Amino acid sequence: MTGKLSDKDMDQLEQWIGTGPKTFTLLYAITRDGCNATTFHQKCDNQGATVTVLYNQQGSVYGGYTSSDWYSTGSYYIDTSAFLYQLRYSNTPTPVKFPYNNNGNSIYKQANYGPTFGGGHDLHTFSGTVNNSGGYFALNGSLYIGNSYNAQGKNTNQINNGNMYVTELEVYKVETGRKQKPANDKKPWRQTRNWNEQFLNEITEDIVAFKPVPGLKVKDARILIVGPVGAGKSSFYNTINSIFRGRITQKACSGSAEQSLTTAYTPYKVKVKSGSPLNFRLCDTRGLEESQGLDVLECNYLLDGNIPSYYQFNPTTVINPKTPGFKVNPSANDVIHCAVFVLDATTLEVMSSKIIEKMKGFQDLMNQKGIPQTILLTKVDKLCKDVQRDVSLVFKSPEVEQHVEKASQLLGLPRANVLPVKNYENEHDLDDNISILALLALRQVLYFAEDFLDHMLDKMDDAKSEESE
Ligand SMILES: Nc1nc2c(ncn2[C@@H]2O[C@H](COP(=O)(O)OP(=O)(O)OP(=O)(O)O)[C@@H](O)[C@H]2O)c(=O)[nH]1
Ligand SMILES: [Mg+2]
Repeated sequence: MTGKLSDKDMDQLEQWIGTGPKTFTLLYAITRDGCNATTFHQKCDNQGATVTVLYNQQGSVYGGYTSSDWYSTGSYYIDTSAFLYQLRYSNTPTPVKFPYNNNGNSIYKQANYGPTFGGGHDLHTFSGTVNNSGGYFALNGSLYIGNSYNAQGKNTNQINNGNMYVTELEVYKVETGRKQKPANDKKPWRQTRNWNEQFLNEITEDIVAFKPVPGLKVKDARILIVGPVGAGKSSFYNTINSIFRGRITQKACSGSAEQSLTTAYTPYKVKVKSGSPLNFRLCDTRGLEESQGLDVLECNYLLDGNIPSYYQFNPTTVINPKTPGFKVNPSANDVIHCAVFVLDATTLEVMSSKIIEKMKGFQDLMNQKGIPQTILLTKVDKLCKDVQRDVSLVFKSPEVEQHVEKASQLLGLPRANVLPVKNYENEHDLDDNISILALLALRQVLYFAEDFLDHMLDKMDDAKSEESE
């Protein structure tokens, strides 16, 4: 049982305690353990810092924190870091901390008492046993803040709606530091192998071994990277390049600006440490803007391989066959074999309809040409604290799952084509989990490109055999 306290409430308490990240573990809950002072002491004595939380029928949440042990010997105690607090009043968030005011004792530890704060008892939760009255507990304690704690101008009614009837009372142990994998016991929404060094090596080897279908005379698979300004297109290339170089690299310019930072079409190579290039190109493009930049015509030229490498996009004028360098007769090497739409997971909801329309226009072209499409859903670290702490929890995070669903609906692509990623952006060293996630996405993209190339080969073979008939 994990308790009723939300992540947000824990964050607030953590901030009030003020000594860094904390882990909250449920020790005692009256609905589970019974409302009984002896049970409370059995579960909570000598456990170090704890927070007590009361939830009432009106939707108010309040309680107290102490950094000192509970015990049963019957004595007052001064804990200057103790405080009382209010998190919600009648279902409305009203976070207020009521600090210890240096007046007398802040805690009362007694065998027959539940959690009790303050010399005159600013908050006395209960004594003895209180029975469940069918959905609530009519606690026999009291709340009157002002003796040992500063009430910050609030009266009792504004905190507990004038009653001590609660639906739940919980006590959490508060420990310094984060739990390693708090979401680890959840079932993944997308199955992968166990994330470890061996898995990382296997995906890396798959990618290094990737070769475009023989017989097509295609040297590199060309992956087109498109998407709104600032979505993380260039960062994805940097992420992949960093993994293969074995250190953080920033070959592609990335950052934030109102207009696209990337101004040229760059079919980036990825090289392994020895310097030999892998058999694909990540083709970075200028970010999509509502009224200018890459448009459908330009996208068509990109897909067909007409646009020369390092071409500087002109946001106001679209390239045309007369533009110097325009490849009038592109080869199978120049065409795009798979398209990746890069979408920032944190801005899916607010993406402008014009940009979505633009991407759908690109998709129409890709569908006509049979080019496979995927979505790279970036910045998933910003969606969920668990993932931010530990990227290997990405497929267990309901927030990421919801955003994958949203992205798949947005562009009408199967959920399996939505690949969550956290790019290297703030790190100075590689992290196996970040690398695994990025390589999983890249491998999938290369598999799609392989399917396209395979289909190209089938078409060529069929055409040849029809000619010879
Ligand atoms: N937290 C986080 N930040 C990211 C991630 N990916 C990219 N960023 C940040 O987002 C910003 C934009 O990233 P870029 O890679 O420049 O985006 P872009 O799509 O190439 O943008 P333009 O070239 O301007 O169109 C940078 O500040 C990156 O550090 C990610 O996965 N997580
Ligand atoms: Mg860029």
